[in-house]
Amino acid sequence: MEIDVLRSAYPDHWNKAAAIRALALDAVAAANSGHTGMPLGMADIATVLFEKHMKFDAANPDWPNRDRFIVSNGHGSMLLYALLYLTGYEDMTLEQVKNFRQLEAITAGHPEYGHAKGIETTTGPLGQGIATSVGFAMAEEHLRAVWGSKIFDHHTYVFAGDGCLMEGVSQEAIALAGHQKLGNLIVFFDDNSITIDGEVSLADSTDQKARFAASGWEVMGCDGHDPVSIDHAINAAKASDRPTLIECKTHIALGSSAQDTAKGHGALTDPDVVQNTKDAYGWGYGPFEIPDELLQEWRDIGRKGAQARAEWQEAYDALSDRKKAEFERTWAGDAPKKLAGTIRALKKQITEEAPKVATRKASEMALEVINPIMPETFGGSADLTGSNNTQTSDLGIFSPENRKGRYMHYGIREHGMCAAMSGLKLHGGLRPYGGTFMCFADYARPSIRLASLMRIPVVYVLTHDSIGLGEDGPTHQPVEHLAMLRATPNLHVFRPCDGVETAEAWELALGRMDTPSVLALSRQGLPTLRLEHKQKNLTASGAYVLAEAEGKRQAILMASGSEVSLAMAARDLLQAEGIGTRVVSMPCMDLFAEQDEAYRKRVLPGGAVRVAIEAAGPMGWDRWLSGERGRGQKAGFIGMESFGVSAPAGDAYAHFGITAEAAAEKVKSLL
Ligand SMILES: Cc1ncc(C[n+]2csc(CCOP(=O)(O)OP(=O)(O)O)c2C)c(N)n1
Repeated sequence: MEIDVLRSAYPDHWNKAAAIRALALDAVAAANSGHTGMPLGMADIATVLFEKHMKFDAANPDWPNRDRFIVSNGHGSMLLYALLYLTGYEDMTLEQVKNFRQLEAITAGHPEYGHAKGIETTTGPLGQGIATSVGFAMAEEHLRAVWGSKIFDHHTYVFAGDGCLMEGVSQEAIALAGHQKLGNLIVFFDDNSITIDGEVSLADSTDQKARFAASGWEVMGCDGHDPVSIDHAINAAKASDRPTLIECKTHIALGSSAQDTAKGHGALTDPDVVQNTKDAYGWGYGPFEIPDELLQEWRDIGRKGAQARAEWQEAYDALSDRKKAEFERTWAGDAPKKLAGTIRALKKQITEEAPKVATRKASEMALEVINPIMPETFGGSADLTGSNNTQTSDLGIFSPENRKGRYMHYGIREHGMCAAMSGLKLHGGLRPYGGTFMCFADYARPSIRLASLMRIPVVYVLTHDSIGLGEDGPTHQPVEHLAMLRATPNLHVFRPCDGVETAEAWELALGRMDTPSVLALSRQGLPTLRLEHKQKNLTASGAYVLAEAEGKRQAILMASGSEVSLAMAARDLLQAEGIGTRVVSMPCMDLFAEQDEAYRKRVLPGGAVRVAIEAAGPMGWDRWLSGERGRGQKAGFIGMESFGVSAPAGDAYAHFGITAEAAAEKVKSLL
């Protein structure tokens, strides 16, 4: 429909949508950067969605049963900020909108989780929002089954553009959502035929509707500017028991001279263009000015969910005290008090029995005692369940037939899995973990990175963490992955050396609230090295003295994971020659770096020769070898300088010279 026709046919709607458009025009112009086109193109859909369908209460933005709104095409962030301001979210003041994209403003270039209520997840890397939304929808299905539909019964609405749908992760997400019949998930495809380089037809000719339908979705279309057409589509989507794609025909940068062109994608900042566009809308107000009456109409929309929220509160209050306490604990993300005692008991048992097990197996042993006391854990694997040891006996499989199941077969979709795990956590009430081979962290990296940026405590169970996996060879043997993961801010990488450290790592990963964790676990069996039971979680310090030097301390051997036992064997060789050798186990460099200097100095005093052993590339070890009172000439590294090799694990270690003998020789050459 033409603008003039729309304006005269639906004046009330038009003005509300124009308020979003005007704010986007003004904020992008003021910042002299940003993306005007998407907010101008999707304002009508957003207006109908928020006015007629979204269940939310702007005064109670944390209401657990609110509908979730995810802007996957995050470059259109001004659309979200305008909505939050107009509907009256306290955080989103007009001042913040005016400071769009400026230092310390909550109105960042792309929506950032934690900056303001109503921003459900960080988006910007295209495809992440739609993939994360699958986790939100799964969480709602699962929690509805657990808590009942009076407590959880809501939708997840997603805005996505051509970019999101072109990204590969969208296929993983779509397939997962379709297979799982996530009927509470509704995606609005901003079908404007434009990306940055020009027409979509330059690079893509996919029949998107057919693609979604092939994965089990309900598909429909609407005129993305006609409020009646949009409303009909949303009603139909809500009635479906399958996830729904609404293909919305829209005009990017509607009403501007850049409409329907790639120029309209980015920042429209020319004052004449901005003014002419406002004129086309019949918008006669100054920059950032929303007339009172119109603002009140929007504020009423922000309040319309108050009744539903109050009814929800009544239903919640009627729960037993025990259930309420459980809800509050899991919603806050707190581990149960029992966790510490449970882990201690497991540690004691492992210390006494001293099994030789792979740390992936030790991880399963930990999960076997954790999952029964933490009903909020939600496990899974990208088709490597038997290898990742992520499934325990009590979980049940999450499926359309069993929404109470707490274990997800994600299929061979590492990226989709990790994005969904973020959604499960961001929704609230759940603690997701998921497994794959460590090497395939590459396939999941964009989601791991965003989870780290958001500081959400999800747990990546990455098994087969070195050449120690053996015969599968270099395609499967991670070499650079530890460095990549350790280099990621806010991500804690645990590489435990035995069953005791593995249990401690799980306790930390589930206990701490503000970072995701990687558990880097071995395929091969490892001896128990912690043979004396300690109540204290030693892994919490990141590194600690596992074995003290006998006699004068001349060398310090450092290692993580499977190489700690090599360090212990090297120590035996050196001590036999009278060379006093300390072994430092370093399961988590990040946590060690966070310790105060006095502790770090106690673990790594100056003077001694230092050798680190890790079956991976050396990047990341410099600080502990040459820094922190160490000296470059007195430090060495035993590890990998190339890709791995297809061979039995023992042969691979010998081939690369990662042995106790080599470590002992290295020490002697440096003395
Ligand atoms: C993973 C990723 N690759 C590239 C970009 C850069 N980028 C931002 S928007 C965009 C084009 C998106 O086109 P579309 O989704 O159609 O958005 P519209 O032009 O309709 O606003 C690109 C390539 C990005 N944000 N994320």
